[in-house]
Amino acid sequence: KVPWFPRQMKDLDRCNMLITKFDPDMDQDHPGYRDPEYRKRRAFISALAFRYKQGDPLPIVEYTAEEVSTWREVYQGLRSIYPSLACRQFLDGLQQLEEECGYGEDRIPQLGDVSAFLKEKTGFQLRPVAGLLSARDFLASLAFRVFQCTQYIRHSSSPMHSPEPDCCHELLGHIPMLADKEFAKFSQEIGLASLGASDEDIEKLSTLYWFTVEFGLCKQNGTVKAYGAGLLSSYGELVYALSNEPEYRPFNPEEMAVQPYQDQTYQPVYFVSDSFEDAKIKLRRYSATIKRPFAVHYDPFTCSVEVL
Ligand code: H2B
Ligand code: FE
Repeated sequence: KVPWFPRQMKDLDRCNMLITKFDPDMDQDHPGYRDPEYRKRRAFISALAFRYKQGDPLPIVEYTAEEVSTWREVYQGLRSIYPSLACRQFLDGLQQLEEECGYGEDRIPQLGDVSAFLKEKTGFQLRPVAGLLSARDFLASLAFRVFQCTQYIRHSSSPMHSPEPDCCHELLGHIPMLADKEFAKFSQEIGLASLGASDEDIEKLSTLYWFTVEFGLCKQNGTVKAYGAGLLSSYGELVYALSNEPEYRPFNPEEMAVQPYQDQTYQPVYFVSDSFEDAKIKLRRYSATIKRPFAVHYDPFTCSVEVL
């Protein structure tokens, strides 16, 4: 029996299953666990996402001086190492965001502005989400070129790393890549491959997503560069990943899909593709092997999925 999946963009209102294991109310190791002010703030920002319905204007958050100062620390640190460690597609996207979308160290970009920017570049749009989403729901939204974005920021005591996604992860790690036409197309393809897939295939797809979109490295002009959002939003892990400490393995989707991964701290292993294009081609080929008793087609005029 085929699991339920969204057919129309408004069905994404039902793709809201959160994984709470890393949130500050549940996880005793979360840097905000013992900070009631932080948890109260998180609850306020989460409520904006819970109330959100597809098509509503994106909520505006008035960030506090402390939040902006965390953003500034994250931005300054990462911005200074991007030129030597990030891949070309990322640097191009970030430059456009700085020139056209108000990215910079002085303010946290608003989701509405970023969504309007992306819509013009690649047709992607954002919707707010209260925390880490289940892989199935997260991947399903990509099928509609919708990226689910957290709006809160990490705790001020830990600007270099966050165990869960936060606005630094989404806005700095993911968004510059989603401004790239080819990457956007490829993200939607992963999303479409996930619709109605078995739990086992979702687990494999999300592990692949982990080792590529989140923690991927690729060669460019003979040098290893980062394209994964988990790296590009963590000063600590970005420097570590491109040092000679971790193990590098060649890109191989069949192996990557079943490789156990580390979601508490830095990865012991990274997979390096010969180029950014090579990663896309091989991942596409892998997605095509996922078996389903039907085919799906996305109709961009009605923003809906046709089941064939
Ligand atoms: N949820 C949120 N809010 N942001 C993400 O980047 C994210 C997610 N990534 N859920 C997903 C899981 C990814 O790690 C894969 C598909 O499991
Ligand atoms: Fe992510």
